[in-house]
Amino acid sequence: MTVDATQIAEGAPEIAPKELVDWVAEVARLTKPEEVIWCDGSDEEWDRLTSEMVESGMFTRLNPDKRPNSFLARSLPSDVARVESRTFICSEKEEDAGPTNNWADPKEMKETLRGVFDGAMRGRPMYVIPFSMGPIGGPISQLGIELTDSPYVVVNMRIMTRMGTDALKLIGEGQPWVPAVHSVGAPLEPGEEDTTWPCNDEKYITHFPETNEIWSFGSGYGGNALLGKKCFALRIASTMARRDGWMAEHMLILRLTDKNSGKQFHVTAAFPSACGKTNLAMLQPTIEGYEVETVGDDIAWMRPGPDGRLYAINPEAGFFGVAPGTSHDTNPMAMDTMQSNTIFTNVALTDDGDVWWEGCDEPLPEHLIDWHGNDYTPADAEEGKLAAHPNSRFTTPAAQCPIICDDWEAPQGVPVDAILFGGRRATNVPLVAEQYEPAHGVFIGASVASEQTAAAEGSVGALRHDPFAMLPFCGYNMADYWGHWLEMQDKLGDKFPKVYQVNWFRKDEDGRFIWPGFGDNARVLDWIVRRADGEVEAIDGPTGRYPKREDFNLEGTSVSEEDWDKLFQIDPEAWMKEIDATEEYFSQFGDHVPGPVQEQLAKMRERMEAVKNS
Ligand code: SAT
Ligand code: MN
Repeated sequence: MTVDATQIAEGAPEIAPKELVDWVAEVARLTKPEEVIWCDGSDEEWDRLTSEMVESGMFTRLNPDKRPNSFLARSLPSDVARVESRTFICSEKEEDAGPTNNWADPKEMKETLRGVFDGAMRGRPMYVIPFSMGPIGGPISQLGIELTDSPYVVVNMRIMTRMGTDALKLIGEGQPWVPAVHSVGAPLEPGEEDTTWPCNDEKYITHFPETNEIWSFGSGYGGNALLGKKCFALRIASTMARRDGWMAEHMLILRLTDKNSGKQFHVTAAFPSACGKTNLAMLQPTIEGYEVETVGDDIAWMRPGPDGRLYAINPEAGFFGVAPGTSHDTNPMAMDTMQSNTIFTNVALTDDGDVWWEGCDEPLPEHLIDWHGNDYTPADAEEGKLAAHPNSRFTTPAAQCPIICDDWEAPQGVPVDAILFGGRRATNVPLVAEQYEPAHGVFIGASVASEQTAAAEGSVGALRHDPFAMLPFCGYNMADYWGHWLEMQDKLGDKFPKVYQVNWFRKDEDGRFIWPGFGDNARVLDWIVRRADGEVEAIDGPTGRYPKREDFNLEGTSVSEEDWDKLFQIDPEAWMKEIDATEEYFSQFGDHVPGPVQEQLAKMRERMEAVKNS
């Protein structure tokens, strides 16, 4: 039995506008769900859905004494990360998607989608999820509706977005919204028993930038399925932002307060997925005099404010963080955030109903259930098997973070003082370098390369170019995006924040991390703040301006003079290769590469030649 249009209209909340109800009916006609459920974002709804999922086996309820109102889900090995190879930008012109995106003709893709979505929700309910990215009604916020056949998506969206009736009200008042359709692609025949992680081997994560539509098929995991996140807040939003003069960025947002003067400083920072953005956003400074508070850990939407400065909001309401490696040592604030009301995916389960992962606080217990749902003992660890998947995640409410800014939901956002770009680089890239000029800042972002992590399919550790940490998330031609940055810089003039390149991950010849990282990264922020205040000078180097050692607070670290030199060591031979690789990388964009970015490449080459010849 599938639901018909009359039933859908009758079941719709009164505030749902006709245009929305018609669209829901149209998608239902195609996907043929058993019923349509309008989500209101209430506690009752959460309780009902999570209980149903416990019942169906999709969720394990964690021990309420240890982890109240929290659940564990296990996906399938074929569905553990974003699938970049199946992610498409369907712009009218191929050139507008650019060489780094998979492009598909919008008409052809719509045809394909009509095929795969036909009957895709059979035997399942279709949930209608109204949501706001950004505080409800805020000037930078945007609305969306996700239709999905996955209750897992509903409860995750409830944490990650402002989901429910308030968002629907604004849609009812006529505000624009982004339509997003998601199916796990696993219809159920009458009487057929469901699995605990329905999905399809065939996957399509598709975006239609000219019409702001999102269609996602076949995966239930993370950014493939929680369509407010990467699909909307980055890919579609980046195209909206270009059209309307703002910026959608893969960046955390933090506030650094000088406790003596009370002066606040806001930093945004772009790193590829699973490179420690959540850790930096919740950093616990190891030096006196500063306090860090969190605004966001993954995405920043930035707009010029009335005073001509750049203001940032976090469009999300939760953190979808990488679990392995997170502990009270590395990120105590994240650990406290996920103490309750949290969904864990693909971590291990302890015998007392709590969670465990590699690098957490607790030593490996004698027995666990691993992320496949199998028994796991220290013998498995010895064989090199992992109990938690490297891309296992926690979905947790941002409001629960002990150091979330009081005004993290301020609709107008926070003024940005500095922008950081980083990646995982065992070699070459110094601890910190400041831009010479605005176009150099764009060049720094454009030339980011990073060792690949488990957040996407592919070979972990391989170095790949990831401009602005946006490679998988830019909804249009990457080189045009650099052009948009230059335009925003021009528009804001000297009010546009300065750009810094950072690298916490440099290793010495023995493979040891030279920089301690984590809380000690506050030392880098301290130097940046003092640069902004004009307190300290910098040394002109080939990749940017570096700190003088005597200006940099190293007190209480084990970083020796030799280590410091290694952190800033420039091997001109290796760099010449890197510059050649960057030039080659840029060349694929042809004449889309803005002139000022090409010029910066030439300037960098000159500076490096000078080092080589000195
Ligand atoms: O799965 S997500 O795309 O949401 C996480 C990430 O890759 O940053
Ligand atoms: Mn991310």
